[in-house]
Amino acid sequence: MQQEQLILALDDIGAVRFGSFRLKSGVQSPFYLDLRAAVTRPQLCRAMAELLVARTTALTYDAVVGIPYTAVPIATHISAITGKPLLQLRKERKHYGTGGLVVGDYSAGMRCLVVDDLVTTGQSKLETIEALKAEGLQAEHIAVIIDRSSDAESQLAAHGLQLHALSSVAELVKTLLRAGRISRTDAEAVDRFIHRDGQSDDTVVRKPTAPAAPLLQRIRDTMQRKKSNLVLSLDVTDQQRFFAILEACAPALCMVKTHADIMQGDLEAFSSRLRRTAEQSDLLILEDRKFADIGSTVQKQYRGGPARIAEWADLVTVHMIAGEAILDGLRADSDSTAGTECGALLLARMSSRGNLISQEYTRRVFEIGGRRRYQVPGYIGHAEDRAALRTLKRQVPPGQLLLVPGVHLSEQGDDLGQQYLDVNSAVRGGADAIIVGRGIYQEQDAAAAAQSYRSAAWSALQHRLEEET
Ligand code: S5P
Repeated sequence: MQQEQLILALDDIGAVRFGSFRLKSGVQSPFYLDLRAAVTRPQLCRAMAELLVARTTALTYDAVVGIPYTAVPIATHISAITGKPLLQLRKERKHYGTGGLVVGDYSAGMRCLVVDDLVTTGQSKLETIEALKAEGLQAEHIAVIIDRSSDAESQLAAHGLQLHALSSVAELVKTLLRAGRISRTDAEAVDRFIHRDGQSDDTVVRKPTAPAAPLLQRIRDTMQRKKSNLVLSLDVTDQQRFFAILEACAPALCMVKTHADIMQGDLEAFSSRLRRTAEQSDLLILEDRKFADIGSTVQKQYRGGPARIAEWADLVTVHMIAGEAILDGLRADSDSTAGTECGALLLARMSSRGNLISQEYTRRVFEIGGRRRYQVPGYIGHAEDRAALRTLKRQVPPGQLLLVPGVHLSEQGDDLGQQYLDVNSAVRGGADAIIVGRGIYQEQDAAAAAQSYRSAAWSALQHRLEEET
C-alpha cells in the first residue's frame, strides 16, 4: 500500500472527518482524526506499520515503543516486521514490584524508535521520551502516521528529536481533494485552520502549543524575562474586577493564581479571556484547585465540570493526602487531540494556623515530587519565620521550586487563620516565588502595590542567590 492509498483507506473507515468538531482544548476544528478504528483492522494496521518501516529505514534503533494505546498495535507490527524487540509503556505508573514505566526486556543505552498515531503538540512524545530516559533508554526518533500540527516538527527538533510523519494534514487534504472525497470548501477550511493565528482568534481557548514538559524551565524563563518572582493570588469573584486588576498588575507578575470555583458568571468566558491575557502578558496560570481526592475522581474534576481546568491552566495545586496516584489522575490523556498537561505544585506545608500537616507528611511530599520532576516543577510551602522556612527549603529536591503563600508587607494574619510572613523573610528564607493576594488586590492602587511587592521580592531573591554562590 502506498501513502495515498492509506489515506483513502483511512477515509473509507471514517478515521478522517470533516465538519465542525470541538477539540478537548475548546478549539473548534474543521476536521477530526481518530485512528483507533484503523488499528483494529489487521491489514490496515500492518500497512501503516510497513509504511513507517519504509519511512524510517535509514535509522538505527534497537527497540520499538508504541505510545499507549493506539500506537501499540502499530509498534507491535513494526517489531514483527523488523525483528526489533518491542517495549511497552505503562499508561499508569506501577506502584508495586520492581517495574517502572517500561515493560519488556531491555538494557540501558538501547536506542528506541518511538511510535504514535498522531502528533499535535509533541507533548505526549516528550513525556514518553523523558520516561524512557529515566529508565536509561535513548530515543531520538519519533514516527507517526499523521502530523496534524503546524509546528510539532520544529518543537521536537528544539529538544533534539526528529519527527518522521507519513503524512501532514495538508498532504492528507490534498489527496482527498484529488480523489474527489472532499469539497474545496472543506479543504480551504482546513487550510485556514492549520494556518490560523491562534492568539488573535477570539474564540480560541487553548494553551500554548509549546510543549509543557520543560515547564520548570518555562517558569524560570518567565521569571527572568519579567524580572519577577511575584505570583498574584487574585481571589476576587467578579470577572470584570478580576480582569481590571490582572491587566493593571500583569507587568509585575510571572504568574497569576486563580480559584475558578469562586468566580461568578460564565466560566468558559472567564477561562478564555484569562488564557488570552496570559499569552499577551507573558504570564503562567496557576489554578489553585488543591486536588485531594482519589485519582479517578480527580481526573473528572480536572478535565470536566464547568471549569475544564486541564484546558487552560498551566499549573494546578495538589494535596498529597490521597497518595501518589492522584498525580496519574492529573496526567493528560495521551490520546487527546489537543491540549497539554498541567504541571502540579504540591502542597508541602500550609500557612493556615493549626493545619494538620506534619514534618513526616512534608518529607513524603518532597519524596514523591522529587520522583516526578517532569510533572512537578515545585511545591507550595510556608513556615512561621525565615529560619523555619530555610529548614523547609533545604528539604526541597534540587532544581525544584518553592512558592510561598501567606505573604504580606504589613499584616500579620487575618481572623480566619491565615498567617503572614513579610516579603524579605519569605524570599531570604528560601521562596523562589511569593504568592500574594490581599496585600495587592485589596489596595486602592493594586498596580502600584504589585510593583512594590515585585521589586522587594526580586531584589531579595538576587541577594539570596548572591549569598548562595
Ligand atoms: O498554605 C497555603 C496555601 C495556599 S495555595 N496558604 C494560602 O494562603 N494559599 C493560598 O494563597 C490561598 O488559598 C489564597 O488564595 C492565597 C493567599 O491569599 P492572601 O490574600 O492571604 O495573600
